[in-house]
This record gives sequence, structure tokens and C-alpha cells, in this order.
Amino acid sequence: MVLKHLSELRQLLVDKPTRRLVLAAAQDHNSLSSALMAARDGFIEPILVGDREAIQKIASHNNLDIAGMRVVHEPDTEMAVEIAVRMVRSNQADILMKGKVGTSSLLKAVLNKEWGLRSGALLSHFAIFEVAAYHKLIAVTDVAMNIAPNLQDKIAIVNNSVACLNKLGVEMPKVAVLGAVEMVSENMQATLDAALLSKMNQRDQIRNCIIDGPLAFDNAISLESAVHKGIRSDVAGDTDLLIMPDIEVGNVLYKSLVFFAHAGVAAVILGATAPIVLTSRSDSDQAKYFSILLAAAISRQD
Ligand code: COD
Repeated sequence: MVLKHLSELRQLLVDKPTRRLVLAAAQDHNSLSSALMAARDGFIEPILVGDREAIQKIASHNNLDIAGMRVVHEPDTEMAVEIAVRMVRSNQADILMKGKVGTSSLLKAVLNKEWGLRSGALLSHFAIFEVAAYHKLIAVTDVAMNIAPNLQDKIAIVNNSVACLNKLGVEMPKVAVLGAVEMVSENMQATLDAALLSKMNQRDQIRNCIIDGPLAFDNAISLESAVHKGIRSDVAGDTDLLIMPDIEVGNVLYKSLVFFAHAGVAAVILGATAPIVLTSRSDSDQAKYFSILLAAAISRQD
């Protein structure tokens, strides 16, 4: 990873056109204030879809200036989400962001066959962490969308993430596929999938990255641990991207990094026709702000 700090995402946006971000069910204090912060910094132009009265109330109670901003009044949450998704689909917006609506309702709208944002690829969640104990930013996937990905899904998850990292300037990301152990065990599916992904990478079936696995978490992030175990690896200790075996492991790692290690984070959904900012209620305003910057940095530039 060339980037060491999430604040460097700003540099990727210098001289890039302002992206249009549509906030679905915008009557949500945290998403609204982070979107306004990114707008004030000149990175995005927000479009607020939701209950106008509730949006105005939140804005005035929290000293948020929404004067001159485009507000599309739709008090019904499901309809507001549909309007927001359709705006991205019809190229009236470049980024979709979740406001006061449940994660699965938003994802279901995105996956709608008639008016959603399917691109034909698998959609996956991608998060980048700034952890004091690591020498660069580290990406983690999938911690929030695909529940129990099979090998085919993991290939798509790697491809989505590698394409995103390439856009962030990481040309040949080092990818560690995690297991509980670094030996291939027929009793542990995660290790079998990891071994197959590594071999597929060696055979150029998965390109633009260097994959190694299975690696236990310590080997992936510490060369000393890998050497101690006698592991020869081009990835160990310098991983750019960690591939999770399933959503439970991913979600626990995500929350551990944030709550125990006080990591900063930015996250988006990849694989749709546009990036989607889908942070959860427990994420800080700063995490939401950096997620918007990440989405803007990888958004199509026309
Ligand atoms: N990418 C592309 N298409 C998908 C994906 C995906 N990741 N997931 C489902 N689809 C397509 C299917 O092919 C199908 O056509 C349609 O969508 C419905 O598929 P289902 O019935 O398997 O999926 P749903 O609608 O029941 O649920 C999809 C969700 C993404 C909502 C579901 O996977 C989910 O709830 N994921 C976990 C989200 C979550 O709760 N995260 C919590 C941590 S914040």
C-alpha cells in the first residue's frame, strides 16, 4: 500500500472533479454531517433524498448548513431508497450512501433486478484500516456483505478489491488469504480455498496481485512470525489485503481493530455500477467521512 494514513485519501482527490453523492433517507444526523463535511472540503456535491422536514430539523438542531443543497422530498423510506438508487442508475449521481435505513433494505434495493445497480459482478464489502501497529494501510474483505463465500465468490471478492487497490495506486497488492493455520488441512475449508486461490494466482487465473495462503493472521501481518514458523512467503509481513474466510471472522476482526486497536477505517461496497457508502451506526463520523473520500477516489471519472 502506498498510503500510510487515511487522510492521504484527500490527495487522491486533488484536481479530480467533484463527485455527486446521493444520500438515501438523508434524515440521519451522522451520515448527514459527514456528507456535509466532505462537501465543505469540496470533494462531493450531496443530493439529499428523504423527509424534508426531518432533514431540516436535524440540520438546524446540529448547526449543519444545508442551504442551497438539493433536497428531494420523499417521506417513505423504501421509496426514498428507490429514488436514490435510480438516480445513480440514471447517472444523476456517482455515489450512493446509506442514511436512516437498514443495511439489508439498502442492499436489497441495490440488487433489484429492474432498477438496481447490478453490474454482473458479485458485490462485496471492502474496508481499509489505519492501525498504529502496522506500517501502512491494510485492506480487509469481506466483513459485512457476503455471509459464507465459496471459492467462486472469493475469486470475485479478490478481483473487486484488487481493482479498487489499483485505483488507489497499489499496483501489485500483496494478498493474504487467512486461515486458522498456515498448513493446508482437508478439515478446514478456508485453508483449501486459500491454497487454491494462491495456485490460481501463480497460474495467472487471478491477476494484478500476489496471493499467498493459507496464512494465519500473525504470519500475514508480521514477517517475524512467519520466519519463526519457517514460512517462505512474498506476502507475509507486508500484506496489503486480508481475505476473510467468512463474515463472522471478518466482522469480529473489524470490530476488534476499531474498538481495541482504535483503528481508523474507510469502507465501501464494490462490484455495483457505482461505489456505495454503507457504514453502520457504530462507525464514527470520521469513518463515514473517510468512506465518502474512498468512494469518491474510486468512482468512475467521466
Ligand atoms: N452480489 C451480487 N448479487 C447478489 C449478492 C452479492 N453479494 N447477494 C445476493 N445477490 C443476488 C442473488 O444472486 C439473487 O439474485 C438476489 O441477489 C437475492 O439473493 P439472496 O436471496 O441470496 O439474497 P437476499 O436478498 O436474501 O440478501 C442479500 C443480502 C446482501 C441482503 C444478504 O447477503 C445479507 O443480508 N448480507 C449480510 C448483510 C449484513 O447484515 N451485514 C451485517 C454487517 S454490517
